[in-house]
Amino acid sequence: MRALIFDVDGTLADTERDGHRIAFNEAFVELGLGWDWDVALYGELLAVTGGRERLLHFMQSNDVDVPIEQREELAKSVHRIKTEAYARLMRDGAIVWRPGVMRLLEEAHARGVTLAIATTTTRANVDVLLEQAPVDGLASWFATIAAAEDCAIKKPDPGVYRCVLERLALPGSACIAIEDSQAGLEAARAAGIATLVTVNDYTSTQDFSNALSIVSDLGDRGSPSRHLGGLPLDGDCVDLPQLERWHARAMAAADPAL
Ligand code: XBP
Ligand code: MG
Repeated sequence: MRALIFDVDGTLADTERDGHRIAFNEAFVELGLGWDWDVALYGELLAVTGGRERLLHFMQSNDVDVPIEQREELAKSVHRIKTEAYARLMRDGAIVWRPGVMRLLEEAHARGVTLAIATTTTRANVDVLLEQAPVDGLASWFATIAAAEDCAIKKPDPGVYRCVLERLALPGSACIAIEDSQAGLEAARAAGIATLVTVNDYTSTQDFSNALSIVSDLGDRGSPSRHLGGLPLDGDCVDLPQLERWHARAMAAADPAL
């Protein structure tokens, strides 16, 4: 196992409900659109990956009062304002990192395991999140960060993972991906990467039967991870030796996706 590839939204931090959703709503107010995405509706809209794509889907499925030929342009404007609002929210400390994420990043960094990011979110959102991390210079720990701008087609398409593998010059079989959603899992698996899933409130009922293992979160001292499926968790936390053992099991199983 040479590299760990992290998803961002829902995996590094619970950014969707209290970050992206609020930012979309702020943009709707600023543009006087009269739209409001509550927690439940946003959960449904998350089936469409990519904020701009999500906006277009919302306009189409709700038959909003915007001429079809103006929708692309409006989605771009909303998305630009939303991205600025999201950065402000992050800087105001709206989001905390998920349990065990910093612990595992520190462990991998100390042991020289390559770290990378594969996300469908806008690059600016990744940068501002990493700036808010509890350690300085966290962005420099990642050998590569591939975001929305690096891949035209969003997850579940494997493009963003293939982009990361190409930049790392590694085969998928040398990596483990950490994801929170079915779309993310499908993307990583289609790129030949064994994948650990850490679920969250928006994704816990999705189909993760293709995952290496499924856990509530990575776990931390005093707040153990709960095992939900796939290969068993040996202790309270997902640490590097655990990932190495899972990876070895996946290799031994000669999984056709690897
Ligand atoms: C999650 C997404 C993104 C975010 C919003 O990406 O699908 O669209 O919800 O960000 P991932 P943008 O889980 O791969 O990190 O508005 O910038 O698209
Ligand atoms: Mg995600």
